[in-house]
Amino acid sequence: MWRQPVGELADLYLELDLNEDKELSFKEWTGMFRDIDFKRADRDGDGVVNLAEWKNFFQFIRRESSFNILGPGQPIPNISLKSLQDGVLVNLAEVKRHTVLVFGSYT
Ligand SMILES: [Ca+2]
Ligand SMILES: [Ca+2]
Repeated sequence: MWRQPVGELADLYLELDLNEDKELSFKEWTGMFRDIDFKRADRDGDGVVNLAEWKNFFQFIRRESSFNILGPGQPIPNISLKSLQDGVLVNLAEVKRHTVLVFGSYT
């Protein structure tokens, strides 16, 4: 039974669900996430990630991730983000100057 999801994580799920079948296929998943994580997220191995698996995956990530304990002055994880200004991919681990990251959505 599909219940109306709440929260931004659920919004992202709906955005990634391109064919709106309430499941994320491998192709939909890899539009934003790594293919190796798809296998971790697809707990029952049926080849799609449903909303329950999606939530489980992010709970797991929160528990395991070092993102939670990041604070000022600590080394940043090895991730790259695309600059909104010029589209250039910036590896955060290689940024040497003090940097403030602002997360949000835009249209
Ligand atoms: Ca889908
Ligand atoms: Ca599944």
